[in-house]
Amino acid sequence: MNKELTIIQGAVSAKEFSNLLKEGKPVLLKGAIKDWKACKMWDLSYFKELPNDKLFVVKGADLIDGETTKMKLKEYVSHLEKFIEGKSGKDRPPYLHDVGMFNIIPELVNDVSSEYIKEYLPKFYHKNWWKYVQFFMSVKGHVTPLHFDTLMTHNLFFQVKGTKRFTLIPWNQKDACYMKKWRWSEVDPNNPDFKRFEKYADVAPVVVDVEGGDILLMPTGTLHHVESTSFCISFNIDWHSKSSVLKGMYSYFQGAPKQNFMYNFYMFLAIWIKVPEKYIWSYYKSYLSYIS
Ligand SMILES: O=C(O)CCC(=O)C(=O)O
Ligand SMILES: [Fe+2]
Repeated sequence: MNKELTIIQGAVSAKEFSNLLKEGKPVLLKGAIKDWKACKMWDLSYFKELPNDKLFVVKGADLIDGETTKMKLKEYVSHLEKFIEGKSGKDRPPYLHDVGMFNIIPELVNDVSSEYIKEYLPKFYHKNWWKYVQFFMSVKGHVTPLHFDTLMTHNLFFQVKGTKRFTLIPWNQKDACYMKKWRWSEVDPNNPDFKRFEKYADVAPVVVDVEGGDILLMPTGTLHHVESTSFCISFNIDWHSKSSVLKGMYSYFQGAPKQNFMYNFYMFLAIWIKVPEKYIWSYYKSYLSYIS
């Protein structure tokens, strides 16, 4: 067993999950969601045929500072199909990245079971967990550079289709990762430039392939670099526990942007003071597009 990553076959109970979370290490639950309707049915043609004409924001090669474009889901899927069939040369299509998909197409929630979500997440999330989902659709070669999730949330990552290679680095090694703009690392873990980033030589990343049907838990502050090694559909829930929300608020004093304090404060009210979601959500909406 890798000492920085716990790998478990299948799902775990709520109690086991909470013990694992306390250990503060990433956890891979192999095949935990393989029986979900989504894992069986979601593919390009499924999304192409959804009756939906809304515009989706997609991101170009530079996820951090680059341009975004808006397109209909059908149009986006056609770009992916063309790329997969080798008809668009080397030009990789944009990345559908961090999209609040279940807010846009709520019917998709029927393909997903809320079982683990309800067992693993604090009560605050149980009713409307799907509002907090961020969705990803990608092809081989799409990469999210090394970063941690901005609000210091835990991340429950559901890999529905395809394989993503995660490079994981614990929070306590972030100072050797040459951070910029609060959450992004300058290092490319696939090809680290040790001349420029000397301290990175001391970092011990864990590389793990997360396959369709798996859940990956990344505890608060885990740095991650994510590379699609095939066509992929995934989604995550960035969520707070009682301790991570305090860490999130404290991060303001470690250099996090001012907005982060505000969003984390709303979550503090929700998780600690039990302010009902209806009072939080309207302030919280922009968080979905803010976080990345
Ligand atoms: O899947 C990806 O490309 C990025 C995932 C990620 O950064 C996240 O879930 O926070
Ligand atoms: Fe992330």
